[in-house]
Amino acid sequence: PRTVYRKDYHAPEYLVDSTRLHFELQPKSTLVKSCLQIRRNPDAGGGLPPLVLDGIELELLSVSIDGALVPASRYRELPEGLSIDVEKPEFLLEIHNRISPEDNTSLEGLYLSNGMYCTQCEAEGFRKITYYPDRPDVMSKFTTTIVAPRQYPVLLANGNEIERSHTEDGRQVVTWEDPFAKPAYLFALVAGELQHIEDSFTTASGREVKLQIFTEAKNIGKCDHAMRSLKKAMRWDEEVYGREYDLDIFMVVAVDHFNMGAMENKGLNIFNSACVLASPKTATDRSFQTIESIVGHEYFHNWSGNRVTCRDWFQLSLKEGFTVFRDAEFSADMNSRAVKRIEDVSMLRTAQFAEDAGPMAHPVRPDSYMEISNFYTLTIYEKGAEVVRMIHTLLGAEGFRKGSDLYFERHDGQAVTCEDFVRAMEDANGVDLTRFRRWYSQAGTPVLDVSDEFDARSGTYSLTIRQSCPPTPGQEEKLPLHIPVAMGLLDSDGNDLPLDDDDNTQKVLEVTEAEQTFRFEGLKEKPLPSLLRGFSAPVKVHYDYSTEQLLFLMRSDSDEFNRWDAGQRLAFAALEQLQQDFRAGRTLELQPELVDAYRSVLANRELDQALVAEMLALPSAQTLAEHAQKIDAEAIVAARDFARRELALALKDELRDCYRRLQSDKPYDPNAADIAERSLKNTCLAYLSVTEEPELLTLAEEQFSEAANMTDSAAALAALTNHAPDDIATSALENFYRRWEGDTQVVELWFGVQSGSARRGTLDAVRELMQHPAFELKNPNKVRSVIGVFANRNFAQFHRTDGSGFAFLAEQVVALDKLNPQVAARLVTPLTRWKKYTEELGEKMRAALQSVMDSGKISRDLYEVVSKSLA
Ligand code: DPP
Ligand code: ZN
Repeated sequence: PRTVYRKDYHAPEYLVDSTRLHFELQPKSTLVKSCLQIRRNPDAGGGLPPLVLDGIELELLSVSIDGALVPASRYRELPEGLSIDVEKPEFLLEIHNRISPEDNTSLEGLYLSNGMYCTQCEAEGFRKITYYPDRPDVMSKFTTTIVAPRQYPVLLANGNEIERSHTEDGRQVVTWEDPFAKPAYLFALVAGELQHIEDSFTTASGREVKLQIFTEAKNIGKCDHAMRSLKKAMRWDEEVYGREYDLDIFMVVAVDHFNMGAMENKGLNIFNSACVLASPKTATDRSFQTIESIVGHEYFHNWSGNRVTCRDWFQLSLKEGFTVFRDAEFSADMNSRAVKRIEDVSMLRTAQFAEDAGPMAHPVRPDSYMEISNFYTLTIYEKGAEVVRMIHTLLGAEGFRKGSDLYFERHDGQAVTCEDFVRAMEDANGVDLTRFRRWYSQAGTPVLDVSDEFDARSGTYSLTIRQSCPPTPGQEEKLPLHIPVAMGLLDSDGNDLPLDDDDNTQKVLEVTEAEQTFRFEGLKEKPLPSLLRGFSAPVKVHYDYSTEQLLFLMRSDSDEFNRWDAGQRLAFAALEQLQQDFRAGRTLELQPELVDAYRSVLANRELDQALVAEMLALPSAQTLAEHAQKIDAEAIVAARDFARRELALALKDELRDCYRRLQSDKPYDPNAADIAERSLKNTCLAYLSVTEEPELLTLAEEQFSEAANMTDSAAALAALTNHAPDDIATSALENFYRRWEGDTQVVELWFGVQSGSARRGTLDAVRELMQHPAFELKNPNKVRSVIGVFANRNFAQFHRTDGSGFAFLAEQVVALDKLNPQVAARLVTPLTRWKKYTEELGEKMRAALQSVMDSGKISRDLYEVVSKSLA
């Protein structure tokens, strides 16, 4: 397959001033007629080169220009497109083609999901609908007419409905017009037998916007939370960014078959059902929060993505990094800020850091790709959001707002680059971000080595920070970055020391050199540094904290994130020791200090209870793996299981008391305080069940039978599945299924609990689940909840020493690739890290990966990931 390079960008040869689409929907043979008003791009050079359009798997029927059929001698069908000879600089092009939505299992383009027609065009799905210059810098005004039989009463597209009629044979005809020019990737169409809920929102300037959420009838009771979230997001974007919504109607549609979480199509967002549908009885707190953040994310794209879009796909983080930053701040404002930050950083540190250290490592603005779908990554999204967050930290909230105002004003209606974003931030603030730009071009996770010194005579404390960054594929040498390090200094009573004449107790050190020393004067004693507060940069910090100092920070740091982080460092060190002891065949013993620290965290009623729950969680196996030089999966599992069980046994009484204290029969509400209490309660329950003591497992059984909400029910089910005797676990799973078999989202949760189970027989169970009537290889959510959970979240069973977990994954990836390349290429990720594993296990992983390569013809998506990983 061909590699596309960022440096090869050139402006489009032709522009499309307007796009009129006409669809006659039929499952096997949908007729698409497209009328494009084409114009030679004055910025692209002279002459009239052929017009080259993208198109994949299309049946071409006819081509006309200005109303006259073009003879076949004047156009050529290409492997992935169409080239048409051009005789004048402006003309009306009409193309007719057919597609088969029913056979489209890639879920890109137009496809059917449970009988409903829907589309997914980002990044390059529109070319599976009709021939088009399918690139984001070609922006056009779209008008869409849909003709469909009566059984599809709801016919939707972008913009406003402008016309509705019937054909002579009784089919419905509806026309939509979107007044905003947009790239084809934001096009959407939906047709189905759908119900909807409706509400309205009055914008700051007093315009009424109609809000509608569409779903199959059986799910109509699950839309309220998304509607509330949408209204909160609309208000928040007005208040924090001064951005109003711009159309008279905003629609959201829930779809069961969807490759991603959701899609920000102009005025018509399409959502994966799992990311929009929720009710107290059927959805966990986590999914309530996920829905709020994704609804926010897609809504925020209306400005950061739609009004101002990307010039090319190398700039993807321009819209995704910025929009993730926006949604994270929205969630932080709606819920617990510290806990939101901890969750995001945990994900970044495990999965994104692993990506940065693996064969697919790439900068936030990549230089090349074979298949753009493979670059919807944690680096583009999450690290990209951290880069935007750093700009926010450097400029302050006000400066950042000036920058975003200028960016939106300057580039409204344009397709632009990451560079344009940074320049707007610079221009609005009169600052120079030259060195900061390296965050966009340099891959890999930087490391800060910090040392300090105190001169008692002069009262001077010096912090020396050395930065480095390991090599990544194609980038051997790294240059110093501009890194904001938020920090504070604690005195021996745990108070923050003033750091400047204004008595500020927190400072942002701007690290720009390979090595730099920062001095603080007038101190009476050597302070303890609290570094990288709030995780102010996506880096690893090494400072040689003693156990005592970490315990002290856990108790005293005024930065909640760093309190949590100190606990993580402490637990991390203890788990490292246990791994070493395990490998050396020594008896395992848990540091008593760790037990004491957890005991006092558990007793702390002043802290946000959700933070307490986070602080009680040991670093995940994936986190331990990311830190390891060579991953010894067996040692990681042994160390972590041992520590968890020791903690549970030592703190049994306190855990049970805390559990009891938090039991409540309040009616369910997903507010931050209640979520916090459930989170801590269920953390206690999970620990208690680890003891496998019958009396404590009874708590899980009781909770399972009495739970009035899905958060408690699912937590109890997981506890029983992982730790109860076989008969109890089996009967809980059966009961649960019988109760919820009609509910798609709950069945997916039920799949996940089983695939994630630490029980030895889980791989066989997973194979059996794939035979379950509710499993469907064509449905990405099912694939993710069964195979994905097993490979990504069941560290112990996936890494079985016999390599059977790897072989299983390889086999599924090959099967899936024939249906859905995007999802297959993503699913293979765990195997790509084989070089980091101890030799024996690593070799088994490599062999599994090689078997994918040797399986015959594989998709471009999968080929890119597998070939880069084997190289
Ligand atoms: N642009 C989508 C999102 O991240 C993904 N297709 O919201
Ligand atoms: Zn997005």
